[in-house]
Amino acid sequence: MRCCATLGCVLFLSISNPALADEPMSTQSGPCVAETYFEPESSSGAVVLSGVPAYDWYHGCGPTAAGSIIGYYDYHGFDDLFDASGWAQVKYTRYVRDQISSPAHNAKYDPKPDDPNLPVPPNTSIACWFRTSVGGLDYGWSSLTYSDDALEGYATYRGYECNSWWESYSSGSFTWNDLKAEIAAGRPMMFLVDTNGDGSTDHFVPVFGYESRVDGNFYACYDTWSENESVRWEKFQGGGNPWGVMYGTFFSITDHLAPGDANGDGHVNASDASVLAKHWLMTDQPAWGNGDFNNDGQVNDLDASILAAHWGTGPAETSSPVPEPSMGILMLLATATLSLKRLRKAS
Ligand SMILES: [Ca+2]
Ligand SMILES: [Ca+2]
Ligand SMILES: [Ca+2]
Ligand SMILES: [Ca+2]
Repeated sequence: MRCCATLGCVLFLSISNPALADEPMSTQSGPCVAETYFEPESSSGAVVLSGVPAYDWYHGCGPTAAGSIIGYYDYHGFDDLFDASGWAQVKYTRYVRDQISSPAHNAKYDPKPDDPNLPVPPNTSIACWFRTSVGGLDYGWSSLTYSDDALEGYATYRGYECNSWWESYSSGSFTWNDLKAEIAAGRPMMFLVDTNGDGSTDHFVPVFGYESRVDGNFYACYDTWSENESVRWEKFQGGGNPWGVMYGTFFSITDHLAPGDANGDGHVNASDASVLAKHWLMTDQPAWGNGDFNNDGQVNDLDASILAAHWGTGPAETSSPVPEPSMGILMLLATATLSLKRLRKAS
């Protein structure tokens, strides 16, 4: 891939003090670029999606920007994405921040180097799939390589069928017409931009509107620094310009996954049963991807029965032999029932 050097982050490289993690405003130095803000309603030509939450920068611009997109979908009918529900919650960073970047991810990866004494945390938040601050990356940095994985991995984990990919502006594959089509279809995007205009990427932002003006084409975004809902308008032009567009990440959610499809591969089979078995009786905030299909915060016999009821769902599997469904599921259910009995006896 061509993205080892394409990173987004706070615009400040020397952030190394984890104590500052919750005070992003004091650790970033945004560019002093002339800004134009206006109320979208007052413009006749602007097309702006409503219900996109702006979040306070939280452990990285990548997960924060992706969080705004996930929040938009949560508020627009895909309510299982964030635990927060409805605009009154979704609009506030504090209700969604653990799903933007989990406490375990922060504890392990905020320090530089990564804390070797802590285990690799399970993937539960956007930052986990984004691999924000992981390995050789400074605190808060994310790579374009994982921008699509971040959105797709997280949304799948929360139970949704989705699709994501990125395209570059300079290659000509990502265009103004692409942005217009996405916004017209009600799909916000994530841009990786060159805020200081030096030709290198440095910042991820959620993008949710466009307007053609006499002086050029403009995109609407949040800058990820604060959760006030001010729309920021920047010119749609390439890197080497202030807030120049370098990459666009597309994202769409089509539907809820089939009940029981824990790993989101379109089939309900032994792979999902093994996911369920692995997280059996997990109570530490499990999600769909752990087998909590009824979203009640537990992985138990109720979820096993959902899986059993939908066993075999999905297109015919021709490339690999289908495991004997009755065997796999019966073993799982037997284990499930046994564990449940033991648990009830013990309590
Ligand atoms: Ca929700
Ligand atoms: Ca730059
Ligand atoms: Ca599956
Ligand atoms: Ca459950």
